[in-house]
Amino acid sequence: MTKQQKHVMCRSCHAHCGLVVDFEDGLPTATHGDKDNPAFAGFSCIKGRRLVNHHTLPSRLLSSKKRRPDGQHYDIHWQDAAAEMAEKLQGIIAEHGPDSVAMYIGTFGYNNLNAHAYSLALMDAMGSAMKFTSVTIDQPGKGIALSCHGPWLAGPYRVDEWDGLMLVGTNPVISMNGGLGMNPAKRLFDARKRGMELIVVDPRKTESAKEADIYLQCRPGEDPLILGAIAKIILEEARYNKSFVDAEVEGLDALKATLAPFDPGKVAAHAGIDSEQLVKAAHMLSGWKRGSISVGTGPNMSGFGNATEYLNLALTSLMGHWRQAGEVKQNSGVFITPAPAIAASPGPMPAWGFGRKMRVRDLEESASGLPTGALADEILTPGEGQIKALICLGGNPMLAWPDQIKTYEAMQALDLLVCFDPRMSKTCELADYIIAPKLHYEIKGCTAAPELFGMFGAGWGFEGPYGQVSDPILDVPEGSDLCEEYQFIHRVATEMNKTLNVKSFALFGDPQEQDRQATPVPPGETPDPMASWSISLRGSPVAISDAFDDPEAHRGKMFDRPPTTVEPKPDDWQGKLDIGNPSMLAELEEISQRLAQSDSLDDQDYPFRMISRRINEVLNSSWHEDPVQSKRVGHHPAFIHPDDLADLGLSDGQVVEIESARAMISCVAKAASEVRPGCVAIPHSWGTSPNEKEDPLGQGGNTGRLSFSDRDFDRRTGIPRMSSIPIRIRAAAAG
Ligand SMILES: Nc1nc2c(c(=O)[nH]1)N[C@H]1C(S)=C(S)[C@@H](COP(=O)(O)OP(=O)(O)OC[C@H]3O[C@@H](n4cnc5c(=O)[nH]c(N)nc54)[C@H](O)[C@@H]3O)O[C@H]1N2
Ligand SMILES: Nc1nc2c(c(=O)[nH]1)N[C@H]1C(S)=C(S)[C@@H](COP(=O)(O)OP(=O)(O)OC[C@H]3O[C@@H](n4cnc5c(=O)[nH]c(N)nc54)[C@H](O)[C@@H]3O)O[C@H]1N2
Ligand code: SF4
Ligand SMILES: [Mo]
Repeated sequence: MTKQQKHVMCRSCHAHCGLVVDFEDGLPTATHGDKDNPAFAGFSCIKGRRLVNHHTLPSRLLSSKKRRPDGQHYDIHWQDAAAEMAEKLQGIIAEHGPDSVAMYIGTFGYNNLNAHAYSLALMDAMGSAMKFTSVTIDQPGKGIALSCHGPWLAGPYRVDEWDGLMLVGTNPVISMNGGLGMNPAKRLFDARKRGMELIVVDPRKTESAKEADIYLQCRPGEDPLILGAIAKIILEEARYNKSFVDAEVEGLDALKATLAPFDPGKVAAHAGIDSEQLVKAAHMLSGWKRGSISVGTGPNMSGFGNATEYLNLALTSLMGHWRQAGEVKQNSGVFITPAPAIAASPGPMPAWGFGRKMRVRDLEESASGLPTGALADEILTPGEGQIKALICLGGNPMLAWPDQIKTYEAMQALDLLVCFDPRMSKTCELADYIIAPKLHYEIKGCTAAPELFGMFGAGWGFEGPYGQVSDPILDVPEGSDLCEEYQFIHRVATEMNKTLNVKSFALFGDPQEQDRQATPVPPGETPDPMASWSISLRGSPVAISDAFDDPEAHRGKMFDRPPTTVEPKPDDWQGKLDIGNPSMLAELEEISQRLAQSDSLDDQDYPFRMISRRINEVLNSSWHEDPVQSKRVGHHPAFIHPDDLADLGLSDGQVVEIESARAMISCVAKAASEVRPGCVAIPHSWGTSPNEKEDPLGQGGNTGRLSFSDRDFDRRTGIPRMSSIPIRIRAAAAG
């Protein structure tokens, strides 16, 4: 028996952990963390440990598929599918114009930036601006807030430097969402040991909250009030960093005036928290010399996410929690070019008003992209500008988009639906073509994606100049007919006789440079994977080909990229951070009016709130069929406080119906004392399509079905209520 170990990079989620796969006689036997990996230090999770098995699951598609009129899918060679797709796209464009073709880039478009770059280039080549991503149904408040406030070029402090952290509706210990960097549980443990303080705001006492000094178990949707009250206390008690604010920040008086009604007592009553704890949180936060706030999906999905994210940045600026001149920035970039390390802000940028207008709900492109929440309506609304074709790269609209009932109608109304997916997702079932890609361990990859996410905020990306590349470690399954996504896309372009102008993700922060350095890829022979990655990361601090030549980089390493000392700003510098953006303050004013309403949000008909949460065992809708992962979860759980279960006469493990004003879904009740009474926490992207019978003991229900895309939506990003949805619960009808 020959034993071997191969270093790989997991791409099951955006974290891209460095892992090790054990082989015996050439076959993979187990996957584990790599304790020598300088960024992840032995970390792995069940999804990553199962990734090698996903490659051979019976559900894996081994060939691309085409749907015939009878609705059945048949195998088609991918090159034939590309030729047919090109012809269909040309026909649709000829009849309805280029903007009738839309693209939706989901999770696995972000986890494969090479495929992502080629996909955007195909849209440009066809002349379509209709490029949508999952960002606008995720944390779209981030892009809006950053534009209204302005970025700080030298960036935030990193985890190891923080005196304190406040997590607002995010659970990075499980989700790897920004907030704690890589190997988050260990990071949190180490940080706590050295005395870092922790405040958590979440209706559910999460894995991240267990350690908190102050835990505010709020009602959902109250975050802008809570952060507003904290800012008010800090402003009125003059606890902010006056010298930083005087030098770098404008809008102080306007913010202060707007926050006048955010009385801590009233806010605490409204949010269902203790007012003394709220004041204590403000005092704790204002005591941090270097601190951080991380807002997650919860508040972004519960209404007024822009204002919540804006208050996060405003508090960070009030406290001057930004890296200062003379301080050292450890990460000088590996595959992504960082912003210049200057202690200054170029000032705010337009957050909307510069791009495409939608035809529905007065929505438009924003700093977070085109509003995916409006895409189903754009497909369903007849007339000039109607979307007729949709290409999905590594996403699953049927289980991920809000308003599933409408999404289902939209998917069926399309003239052409194409999905790149390794498994028969609920969206694939409705697709005209399914393009079966090679999986992660069959292709080259690198850590550019998590490094790019470092631009999202503190606790995202890597702390130092970390990078990893990986070569294929598995052959494609025998008898399969697979391609890489970028190969397929280039093939489509070739069939259309179009050149792709591929823009580099390495230059993401500088759109003009991205345009200047775009690489034309003409029709004909497709660049090999190395050449192609070199194109999609052109201009990176470390050339990707050099990284592939470096054996250490295949194990994950800190690159020899010296730390940068932050420069002071030049004397004639103009830009400042803006904490008084009129539109954001108008949102806050609107929010403050809620304080005048009753402090209970209870609704007679729908007295509970469905809140979204993630679980460790699965990522969104992917690979729920893995036998080890599914065994760990059992059923689609609805986490409910035991007192609520008792009041409702329900028991742990019972099938329950969850009903909103929009629809009803079924799940299995799970007693969870960590959930705030009155809330029901349910993982998203489960369930079936609306035409199918739901199996509560199988895939359960789809929380997207509970939402309306056209009610309670954000006027800038179009994100509707996807958490904090009013619901009622009852035992499922017998049988
Ligand atoms: N109610 C509610 N709705 C939500 C959320 C919520 O919290 N609550 N969360 C939202 C968020 S944050 C997001 S990001 C979206 C998720 O939005 P999407 O990205 O649209 O959904 P996923 O389920 O991640 O879809 C991933 C798809 O990629 C496929 N896939 C897996 N591996 C690969 C690969 O290597 N290549 C390719 N090409 N495909 C692959 C999977 O089979 C799956 O079909 O859902 C959103 N929807
Ligand atoms: N294991 C696993 N990891 C994942 C994913 C996954 O599906 N599984 N998905 C990935 C994706 S696509 C993303 S975007 C990230 C997201 O990462 P996170 O944003 O950290 O997502 P969650 O873990 O769902 O944490 C959201 C928290 O918000 C709380 N919450 C809900 N509503 C509210 C509210 O109104 N206010 C407040 N304060 N809290 C609220 C929930 O109780 C929950 O604890 O995770 C990624 N990582
Ligand atoms: S956290 Fe993400 S990248 Fe890391 S092992 Fe788990 S699934 Fe893979
Ligand atoms: Mo997400």
